[in-house]
Amino acid sequence: MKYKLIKPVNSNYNAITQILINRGINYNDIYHYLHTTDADINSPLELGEENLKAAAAALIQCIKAENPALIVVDADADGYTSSALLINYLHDLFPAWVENKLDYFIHEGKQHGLSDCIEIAENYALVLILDAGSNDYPYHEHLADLNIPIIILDHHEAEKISEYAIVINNQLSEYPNKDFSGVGITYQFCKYLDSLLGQKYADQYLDLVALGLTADMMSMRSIETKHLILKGFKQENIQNPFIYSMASHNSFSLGDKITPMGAAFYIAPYINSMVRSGTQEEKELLFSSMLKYKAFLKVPSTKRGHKPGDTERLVDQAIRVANNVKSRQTKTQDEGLKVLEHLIEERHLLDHKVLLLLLEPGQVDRNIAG
Ligand SMILES: [Mn+2]
Repeated sequence: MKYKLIKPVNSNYNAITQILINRGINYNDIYHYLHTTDADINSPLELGEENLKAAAAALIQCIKAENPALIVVDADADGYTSSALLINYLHDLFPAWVENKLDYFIHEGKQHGLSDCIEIAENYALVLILDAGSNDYPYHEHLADLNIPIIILDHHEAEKISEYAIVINNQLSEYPNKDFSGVGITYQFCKYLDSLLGQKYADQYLDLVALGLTADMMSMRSIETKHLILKGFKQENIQNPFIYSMASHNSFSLGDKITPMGAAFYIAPYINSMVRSGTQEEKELLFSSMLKYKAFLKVPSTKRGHKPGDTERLVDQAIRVANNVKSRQTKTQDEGLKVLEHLIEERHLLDHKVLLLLLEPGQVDRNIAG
């Protein structure tokens, strides 16, 4: 076997030190890296106090007036965890408003932001876009013309800060951690609301933070990100109904503890396959299972062999459906791969370094192509 060392082995280092140095951690930072604390979580104010204030004011005003608001749920695991975190958090504070006035929009395909829901958004007094939306400039202006404020909690790079939306974004502010995803920004926004309201609800959602950061593949070299991922996956912080049930259901693969690797292989892919291959109804079901006030509702059973009138917990149904969708996706993926392998063999393409295959529509399921 041929291999090349990233760096020469230093006999003064133990294995952990050598590995961390190879991964780009400075020797002097290793002790700190291995012993992170809550002091490594940045202050939400680093995201920009003006914008945080404006966002909190717009949100509180909407709730006080009992006006309707819309959350746009981004189409991946970071987007789902971001939106679930905010809805759960607000439900702790304002349950009646959340249950009656707060709607969420789940994209049908892989769209982001307002492109497929701008007309729906016009019916609300406030629109929140999580894990997306920073550069939807024309849509911001359109809603601003209608006097509808927009709050964006995002981590994607954008050309500029929109003049027509309240943008909270670590890439567009002085926030020191750039390896932070939508759910991290949402968590920080809730921490800020906690500080305004004298509450401590945000820290109940650390498992969602850990899952979103992991699924979005944020670098563990960031001390804040690493701290929140390890803290969020601690046994005592596994509280979200979806994550808790996934962990028990997949305990054979995950072991008795969720590790970042375990979450990346045995939890996040179930959300992503659902987003890609699930029906609209199935996606709604999965997202609902992340909401504390919906997850334990009794719903009509869809279990094989169920009798009329049988019920089950929403979260149990969601986990079963997520498993089915995942196997369905793996099957289509395998079938698609067979089609490609056949084409490659038939056309003797293996001598090329890069292969680009032009497919007829329908030759490979469109949800797995690309
Ligand atoms: Mn994201």
